[in-house]
Amino acid sequence: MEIQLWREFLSPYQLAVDELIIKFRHLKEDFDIQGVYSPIDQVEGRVKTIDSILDKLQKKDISMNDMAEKIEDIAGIRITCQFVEDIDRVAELIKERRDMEVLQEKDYIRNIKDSGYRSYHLIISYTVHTAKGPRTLPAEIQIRTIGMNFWATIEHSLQYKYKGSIPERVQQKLSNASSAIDAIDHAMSEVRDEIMDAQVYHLRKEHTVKDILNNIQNLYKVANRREVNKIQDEFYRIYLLDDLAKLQHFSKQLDIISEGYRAQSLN
Ligand code: 0O2
Repeated sequence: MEIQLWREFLSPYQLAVDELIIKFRHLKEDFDIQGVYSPIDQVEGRVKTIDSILDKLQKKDISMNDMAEKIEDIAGIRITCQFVEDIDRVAELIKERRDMEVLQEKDYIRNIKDSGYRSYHLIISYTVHTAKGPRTLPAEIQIRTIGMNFWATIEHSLQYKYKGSIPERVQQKLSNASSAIDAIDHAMSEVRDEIMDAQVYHLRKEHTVKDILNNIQNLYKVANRREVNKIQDEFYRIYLLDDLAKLQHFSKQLDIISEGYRAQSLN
């Protein structure tokens, strides 16, 4: 196929990847804004390279004419999670969505691959709107922990280095490393609740401080400077107490003060 034709062929897949990345990153931000723990840590994606598509066609004995139908991971995104438990939660969130349909699930966490590969894959059907009209495409969503991703990235580059046949001694080491990462994932799960609490606390504090600073900045434009300086000093005093409830209370009071100035300026 000519390069221009490849470009045209891959263009809707690129659109699907771009949209999916935005949607899942936004979902993570939504959790953050609500001050709720997000099961999504990172989202990335790619369109499969022409090289890699050609390799797969050859490996699986698929003709070019069947490629759109038979290769389901031309568009792919990867969602990394902090904890193993988050993976099922993310899969549930995807299954609940109306803008994509899950066609297939591959659970390489409960059914670890011989290589030691662990990940949860969903093949979805997703519609993009192109210049030629709507196109429904398959896309692969890989969901895995940061640890699983670390292992898969290293193993993937070794597969390139050894052109798919990694020597037995290296394979054994990789398999041991996969088990070690599994143990770490489980050890981290044991402190999951505490880590989640700490992260949510930090997130809420960050949002509250941001709101307060925004309010103070705006007050400088409308209020008496001496009064704003006093508010600022009070903020520093409360901030040093490291007490979120007090900080939130202060933020609410500041909202009322700011609202008063806003009302005055409208009169
Ligand atoms: P790339 O370069 O990442 O795109 P199937 O017919 O379902 O058996 P398929 O389509 O290969 O065959 O599905 P599978 O096994 O679920 O693999 C899909 C993708 O998962 C792979 O794409 C890899 O990205 C990843 N993957 C699967 N097994 C392994 C593994 O042992 N190690 C690593 N590092 N990644 C793996 P591609 O096209 O193989 O590669």
